Amino acid sequence: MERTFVMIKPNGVERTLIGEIIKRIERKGLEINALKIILASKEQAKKHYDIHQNKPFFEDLVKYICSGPVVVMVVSGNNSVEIMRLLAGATDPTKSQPGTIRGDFSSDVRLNLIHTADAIERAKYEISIYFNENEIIDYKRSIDKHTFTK
Ligand code: IDP
Ligand code: MG
Repeated sequence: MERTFVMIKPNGVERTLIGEIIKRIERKGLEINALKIILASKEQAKKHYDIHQNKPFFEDLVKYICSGPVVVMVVSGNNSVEIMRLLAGATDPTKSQPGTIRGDFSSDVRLNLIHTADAIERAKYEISIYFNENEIIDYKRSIDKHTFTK
C-alpha cells in the first residue's frame, strides 16, 4: 500500500475545515493510518520545505506553517500520492478546480489549506519529519490477517 503525507495547514484548522478535509479523504477510499494535531517547529518546517529554500516565499512559508496548530496525517491506498494531489487541487487558486479542496475553499496561494507530498520518496521523507514509525497503524491490512469464523 502506497503511503503519502498530508498536512492541514494553520488556516485550515483556524477555519474549522479539519472535518471537511478528512471527510473527503475517507470517502475517496483512502486510509488514515496516523493523525495528530501539533505545533510544527521551525526546524520541522524548514526540513519539510527544503526544496523551496531558495524561493522568495520560503521564509514567510516557514513562519506561516509554525504560526498555529496543524494536522499531520499519514494516508495510504493505491496511488495515494497522486490521488491526494487530485483531491487537493492545483497550488495556484486561479487554477484549482471546483470540487477540489483548494478549488472549493481557497483563493490565496499562501493560504491554500493543505499540503500533500508530490512523490513517493518525498512522502517517506516528510513522514519521517513528523512521525515515528510506531505511530503509524496499518489497520485494514492487520484486519485482513485475522480469520473470523462467525
Ligand atoms: P504544493 O503545495 O502544491 O506542492 P509547492 O510549489 O510545493 O506547492 O509550494 C509549496 C507551498 O508554498 C504552496 O502550497 C504555497 O502555500 C506556497 N507557495 C507556492 N508558490 C508560492 C508563491 O508564488 N508565493 C507565495 N507562496 C507560494
Ligand atoms: Mg509541494
